[in-house]
Amino acid sequence: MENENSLQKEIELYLEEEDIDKEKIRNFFETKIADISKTRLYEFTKLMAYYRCAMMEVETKLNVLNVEFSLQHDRNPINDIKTRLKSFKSIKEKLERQNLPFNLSSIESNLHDIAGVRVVCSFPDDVYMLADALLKQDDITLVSKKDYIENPKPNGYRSLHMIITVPIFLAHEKKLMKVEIQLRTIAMDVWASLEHQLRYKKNAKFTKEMADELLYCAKISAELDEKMDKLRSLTQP
Ligand code: 0O2
Repeated sequence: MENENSLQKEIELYLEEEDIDKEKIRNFFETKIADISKTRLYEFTKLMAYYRCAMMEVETKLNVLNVEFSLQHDRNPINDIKTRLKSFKSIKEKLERQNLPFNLSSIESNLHDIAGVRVVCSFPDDVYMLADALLKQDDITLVSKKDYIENPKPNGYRSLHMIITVPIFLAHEKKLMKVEIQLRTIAMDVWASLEHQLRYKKNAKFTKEMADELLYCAKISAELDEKMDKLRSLTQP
């Protein structure tokens, strides 16, 4: 921004002069502006790469826990891990919605879900076991936690959300990056995926009846999780 303001001042000074070769000056400034854009794009891409690395760190940690648990208990607590990096468009829209500036430091300090890891677990107990095991690791710091399993959202949404920081080790520095982790069971994941599809379906109305039906489905899905957890405990030696 500072660069752009000083550039603007330079342009104004140049244009005040008489006998100027406007074409030459225009070319000069166009190149300068292109350089600024290139630098900004590079810095943005670099930040996104850091978030990608942080996601990879978290994914590896979860895979290690999965392997260790499966060796001890002869079953996998993790059914699936999905990672996603927030798109440029979503980042811009989210900052705009909150009237926040769109620059790198604003992205880093205001958005906590640039890097997202979704962990689909077999049973509800696995959600908490994995969350605890991850938070016990000495390089992980918990920033915030929302337990929508204990306290589901009014629409029925259930999941355990955590924002954590994890270090990434670069050639010359260590950076702490934020990652949003959503942990949920298979039943919770099915519900959330279908609810998202129905709610955001283009050219279709999301009615009160549909919301009520979905809430009912969330209740059934919670019952299913409870029953499955009971069955699992019966199979434990
Ligand atoms: P995407 O594309 O999945 O990232 P925040 O976004 O963190 O500033 P909030 O409301 O505090 O705002 O976040 P919260 O409650 O932790 O939920 C954020 C994410 O959880 C959402 O991300 C969804 O992925 C998921 N989520 C939350 N509520 C619902 C819900 O009712 N239904 C479904 N299907 N998913 C939900 P984004 O940014 O919406 O999208």
